[in-house]
Amino acid sequence: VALLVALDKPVEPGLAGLLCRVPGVAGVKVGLPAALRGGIGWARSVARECDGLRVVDFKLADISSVMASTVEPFLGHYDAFIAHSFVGVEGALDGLKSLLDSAGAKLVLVATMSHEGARDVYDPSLPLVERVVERVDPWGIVAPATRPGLVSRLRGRFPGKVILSPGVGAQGARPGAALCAGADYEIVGRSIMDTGDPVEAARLVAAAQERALASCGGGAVGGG
Ligand code: BMP
Repeated sequence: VALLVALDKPVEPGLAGLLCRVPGVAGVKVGLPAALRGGIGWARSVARECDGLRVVDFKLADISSVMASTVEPFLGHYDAFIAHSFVGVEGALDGLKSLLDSAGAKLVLVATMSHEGARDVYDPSLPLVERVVERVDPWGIVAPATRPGLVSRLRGRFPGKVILSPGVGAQGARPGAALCAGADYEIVGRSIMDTGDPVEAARLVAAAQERALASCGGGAVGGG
């Protein structure tokens, strides 16, 4: 179970439930455009339908009180929350981490991103970002499937952290590329959701991940 389906547009909550029950699908990640259009009530219904890993991805990057009030409506409904790491610890990620810890929720920090422009600032800042990750001690980190070398680097640096990798499908990485490099989950959006049959598309991606893992000798996935 190594596939996280990215919902960046609102879908029928029932469809999210079906996707979560596809073998190989670990859960869903709800993005800002979906939550803004669908609303908090929609996001909570999605969470009720899916009994897998439920992630809110607003890529938080603010002072802690604002990040805290952003996540509050989703606490108790979602399992994990994604924030940017570049905002630093004091007055930002420290407060968010304490709030999530006290609510029994998980924090995921972006280590670097999947698009080309990540080379401008995020990649050169990776040593600084790694220090933030060390200090904040999140449950997971986001690392790009489009650049599996970075996934391997982060896997080596943070053996105990759960790695979530976007960039499979629409952004060009093949299913399994990041898993073979050490990621725990691959995040896939458009190449599943922008098809006529997302459930079947999710099955196909999960099967392709399995084949890739079998050929790279990958073991158990979906850790954490
Ligand atoms: P898609 O498979 O349609 O390219 O979507 C990728 C998903 O992963 C989107 O929800 C996006 O917000 C997220 N993502 C990304 O693409 N790159 C990153 O570096 C970090 C992300 O969270």
